[in-house]
Amino acid sequence: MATHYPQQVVIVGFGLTGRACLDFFMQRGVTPRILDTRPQWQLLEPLPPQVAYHSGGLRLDWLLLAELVVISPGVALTLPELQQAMAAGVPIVSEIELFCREVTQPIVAITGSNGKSTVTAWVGEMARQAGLKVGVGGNLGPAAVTLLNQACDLYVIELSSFQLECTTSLQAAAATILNVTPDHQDRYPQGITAYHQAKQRIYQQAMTCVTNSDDPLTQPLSLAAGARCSTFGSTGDYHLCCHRGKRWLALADKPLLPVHRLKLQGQHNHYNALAALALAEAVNIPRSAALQALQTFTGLPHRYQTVWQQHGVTWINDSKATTVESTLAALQGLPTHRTLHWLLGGRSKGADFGALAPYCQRESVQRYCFGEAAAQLAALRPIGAEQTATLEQAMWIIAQRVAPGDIVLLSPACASFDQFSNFEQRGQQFTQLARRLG
Ligand code: UMA
Ligand code: ADP
Repeated sequence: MATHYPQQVVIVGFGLTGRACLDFFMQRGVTPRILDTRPQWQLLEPLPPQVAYHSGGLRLDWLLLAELVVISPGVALTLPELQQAMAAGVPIVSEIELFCREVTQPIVAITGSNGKSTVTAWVGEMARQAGLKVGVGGNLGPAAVTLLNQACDLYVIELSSFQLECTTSLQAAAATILNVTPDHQDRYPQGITAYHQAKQRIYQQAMTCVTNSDDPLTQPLSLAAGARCSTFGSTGDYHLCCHRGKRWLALADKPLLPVHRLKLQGQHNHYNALAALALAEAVNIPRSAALQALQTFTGLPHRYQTVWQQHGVTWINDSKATTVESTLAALQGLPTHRTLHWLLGGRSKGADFGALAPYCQRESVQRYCFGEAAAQLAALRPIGAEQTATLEQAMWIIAQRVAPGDIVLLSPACASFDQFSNFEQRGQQFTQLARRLG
């Protein structure tokens, strides 16, 4: 059913989300105005001439005149102009809210601190194996509203806490919070509560809530009428069991698949597989298709990906590890008898790096700390730590030191934005240098 949109629309932030929203409104006969706080605004492509834009700050007059404001996830709702607009009764929504108001097919919605993209892509693969037309996107990209341009049987959408903050109409057929650990504390300076509450919004009108039996913060605080829960984790409905001397993915007392058949290894990926299976079954994807996809999915780039092996040295790109927990997941999976050259650093998201300290004590671990957080990370244990300004400088040092049998790991536990446009660019630089220097 076509939704009616007001004519006075303002889009705040003109990145991937803003661009997708501009197209969304233009296709519906609405010409929005665009605001961006970035002072030097270089458009990658010209805007249609009728679209007014302003950069270098937020124009309160535009916001107060608006009948609808759509904000990009990177824009904090706490900006004073947005607060004033809200106080004046101007509705402020996310791009995900636009998507939810128009979508007619079932949605699988996925959030969490770690593993969102992997589980989203994995469920998408299961749906494809089942022969469904599936739209996969959201925080993972592409922006969800662009998926409305294609006819789909099912949507699998990754949602960040930022996107959930301004979303009220989501009615997921199946929704999950995979795990909750402190993240984005720069955006949630009051602590984990606001971040947790934002994530909880995913369950508001969900028909099946898939929760992690090992993480109480993933339990729904309230359930919609008629909703059911299903669990994954060490004691969940979907869990790991021992069968014929091997580890298996299991449902209740039924072993389903030995974990050695998964292409993605590491215990965190076994739990991701269980979550993906629980979500797929909640939307009636046949188990045979889901199990097939579990065995063929090779993972997403920049997530613990071996990108180069030469002269006995393995180079692993885990650029997407921007949280302490994701870096711990990488470290836990590595053999302790091989020398590890570990690249870490970038822009801190306000996390406590203390949990990484035990790994800094190991004699076989050499750390190379770069970027804004270099000094803070090196201070975890000054011995065995090099500090450099950039990733590239660190990799030149490593190139002179590596020996056969060594592992070089980029698992930075920090965001990339101090020196790169995004984690992909950081991962690409690591990969290129690994090939050149290794
Ligand atoms: N901007 C302002 N004022 C601000 C902040 C940003 O004007 O205070 C402007 C910037 O100048 C820029 C634009 O907003 O022009 C960028 O918007 P954005 O930061 O919301 O980013 P998008 O390009 O729209 O991408 C967003 C997600 N980015 C963020 O949430 C930061 C992308 O997730 C997502 O793929 C995309 O929407 C499509 O849904 C990336 C991400 O880093 C991968 N997500 C975070 C994460 O995974 O940890 C949440
Ligand atoms: P997200 O979209 O939540 O950032 P990704 O699937 O992109 O998650 O993975 C990001 C990083 O987290 C990668 O380094 C990956 O190896 C790691 N990771 C994936 N799943 C988990 C998990 N369940 N627990 C901890 N770390 C994980």
